[in-house]
Amino acid sequence: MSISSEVSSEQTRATVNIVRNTWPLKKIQALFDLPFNDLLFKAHTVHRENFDPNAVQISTLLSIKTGACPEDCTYCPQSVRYDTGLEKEALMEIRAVVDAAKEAKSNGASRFCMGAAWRSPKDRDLNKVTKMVEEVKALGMETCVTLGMLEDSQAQRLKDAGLDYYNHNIDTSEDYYGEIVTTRSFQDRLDTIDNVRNAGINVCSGGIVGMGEKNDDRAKMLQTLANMEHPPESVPINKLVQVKGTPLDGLDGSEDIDSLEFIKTIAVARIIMPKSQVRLSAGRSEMSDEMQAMCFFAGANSIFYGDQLLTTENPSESSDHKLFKRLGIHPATI
Ligand code: SAM
Ligand code: DTB
Ligand code: SF4
Repeated sequence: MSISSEVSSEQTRATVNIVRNTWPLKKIQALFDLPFNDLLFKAHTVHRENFDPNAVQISTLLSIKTGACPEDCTYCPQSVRYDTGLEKEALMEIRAVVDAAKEAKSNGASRFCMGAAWRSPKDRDLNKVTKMVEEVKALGMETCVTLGMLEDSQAQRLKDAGLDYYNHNIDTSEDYYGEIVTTRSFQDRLDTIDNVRNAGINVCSGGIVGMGEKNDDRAKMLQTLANMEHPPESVPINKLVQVKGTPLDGLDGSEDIDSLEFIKTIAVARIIMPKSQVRLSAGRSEMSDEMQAMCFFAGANSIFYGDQLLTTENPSESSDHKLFKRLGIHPATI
């Protein structure tokens, strides 16, 4: 190796070290401890420096394989272990998926997200999903899938099909995780995220709040995301949708997350991941317009649009249309 190339690789390493985020927990906790107005002002300033503050990215979700999942995620209506009355459905036909994507596009969605209730996909499932990705992409939309745990070769197959984003959430802090899921570890989730990143696919990863976690768990969850070698391009913040029959149904008020705490979580995510899209994800059906407006001010700039998430309710298209109009928000373009 020549001296000049040694120097440049040192420089590269040094640059990487400087650029890489290493948010200490104390600094994240200090953000949560700021007076509400100071935190929101800071978050909104960061938001304006990085994004059009009046543009919100619109994604539409479709459940391409529903229910009968072997995993035990205690929040999830699709686990076979809980009696939630959900009708299971096999993997959809490609044509029906493409038709749904066309409709989503005509309603203004720029990204189409396809979700499957799998622990991990089988290679034969991927044959079909890669075709779905190719065809949805050909419509001029961004594509996203969430299929469970992925091996690196599977991530590569999805990349080759042209996949733009893979969603895989860390769900909560590493400390609290064991209370929520036992059938896959926190490290399994990080490994899948690494496989997605190494294949060159954009990472969509966030979590769920309102599952009885403490304030510090939310700070730690955000710390894990922000301190990744490359933070996720998209960070969904879900508010738990309590579904009858799941173990997390019926948490009492003291375990639910306070509205202002939720807005603060969005604000802190915006500050420590300034370049990421922060998605105001599940739970919007139970939020007022004013609450959502505060979340957008705090830095949320992406939503799921369409009256259904995967299996649960989302605000209707017409109510979101009205909300955008009232707030002077326009859909972000790709
Ligand atoms: N089966 C795949 C997996 O878990 O990786 C993909 C689909 S799974 C339903 C996608 C994500 O939806 C979960 O990781 C979880 O964060 C979120 N989710 C599921 N049920 C939810 C609920 N009741 N409320 C809020 N978010 C939920
Ligand atoms: C994410 O973070 N939230 C979406 C998406 N990624 C796949 C899913 C929310 C699911 C809410 C429960 C349901 O509708 O089944
Ligand atoms: Fe299965 Fe995903 Fe639901 Fe967990 S979150 S039970 S892996 S569908």
